[in-house]
Formats: sequence, C-alpha cells, structure tokens
Amino acid sequence: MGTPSEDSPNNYVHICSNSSIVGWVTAWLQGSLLDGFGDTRLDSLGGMRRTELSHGAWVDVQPGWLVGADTLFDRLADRVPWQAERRPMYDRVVDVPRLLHFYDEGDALPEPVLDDARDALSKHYRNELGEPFRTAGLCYYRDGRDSVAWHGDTSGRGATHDTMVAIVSVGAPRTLMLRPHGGGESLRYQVGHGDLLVMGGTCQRTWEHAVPKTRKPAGPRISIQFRPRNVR
Ligand SMILES: O=C(O)CCC(=O)C(=O)O
Repeated sequence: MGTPSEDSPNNYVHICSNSSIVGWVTAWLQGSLLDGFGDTRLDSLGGMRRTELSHGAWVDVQPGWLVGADTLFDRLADRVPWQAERRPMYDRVVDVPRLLHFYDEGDALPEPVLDDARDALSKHYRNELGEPFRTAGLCYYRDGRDSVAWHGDTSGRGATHDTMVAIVSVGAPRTLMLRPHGGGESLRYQVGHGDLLVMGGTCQRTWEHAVPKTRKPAGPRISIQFRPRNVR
C-alpha cells in the first residue's frame, strides 16, 4: 500500500483513540479495499493457464477471477437454502460432509455475478465446448472436516463424452486434488478467494478429483460448479 494521503482511509482510522477500534477498522478497511468495497465482479479470462493431463484431460486455472469473493462468500452463506444431506453408503446411511444446493437449468441463481460468471464461461469456451454451461451446484465446506471424496462427475454424459466442469471458489482456500482414474501421481490446487479452475476434455472419466479433509486450520469455502446439461 502507498503513502497515506490526507483523505486516505489510513489517516481516518488514526483519529480514533481506542487501539482495538483502530485495529478493527484498519483490518476492515484493508479487507474492503482488497475486496473492492463489497463490489463483486469478474476479471477478464485472459490470464487462464492450461495444464494438459494424460488421456486427453486438461485443467485451466485463473487465480482471483472473481473480484469481491469474500463479499460473495458472505452473501451465499446467508442466502442459499443450504441442505444437509444423508446418503446410503454400503449398509449404512451417512451424513454428506458438506452443505449443498443445486440450481438446475432455468433456476434463478442467488447472485447476479453468478449469472455473469456462467455466461462469461459459456462465451469463452463456446467453440471448444459447443454448448453453454447451464447448471450450478454449490457446496459449502464449513471447516476442514468437510470434504468430497475421490470421484469423477460421471452421472450423465461425463461418463461417455468429453465435457467441462468449471469451479469458482469463494472463501478460504482448500486443496482440490486430481489424480488419474485408478491411481497415480496426484496434482494439488489451492482454490479459494475467487479462483477459477476448469476441468475439461476427458477429465471426468479418465481422472478423479477430491477435496480431502484436513486437520490444519481451514476456514469456510463455498464452491460453485458450472456444468453443461446432463453432466452431474
Ligand atoms: O468443491 C469443489 O470444488 C469440488 C466439488 C465437487 O467435486 C463436486 O461437487 O462434485
């Protein structure tokens, strides 16, 4: 940050006498400055970097694509009708270790910037994907105990066709891992604070992805996954 000018927020906070108030206001201002004072918007997709994986799979990454991600995190945490689900696993029914909400094709998304994100991704990948992104699956990882196990998105066309799944992450970073289906060396991506990660090509059927549990302190993260029709 540069030298504070007369009307800068830094000078403003120094007029407060109580040091804890000064600390709190300074932290709030710094967070707000970084976060665009509550504005949420998309950067350009010009910084996207592709990594080719094996078997025709690839991953595109653009750090910090969604500006104001902390504000969006707060809004989604408050406004999305999160569901705690239970699923059968072998001979038991277990809690799904994350909160979920699925916005199907045609459902109104909870924040306009998510419509913008879906449309920008559809435009960017129009030639390669040949169809728009249509659904948005949201996952809320409350802390390091929440997770998603190794899987590919293969309920639907992802089992047989090349496709794309675009993930925008807001809130604290978590590790998203990728490994070839059936095992092999894994890749690790730290995703949070507006990062974009897109899995494409054969990725859903030849690779698996996971967000593992962690014992390290982990703040909450929300993942927004955009998918084309009939990919889940
Ligand atoms: O949290 C993520 O980014 C991954 C979510 C995911 O893999 C899924 O819901 O299928």
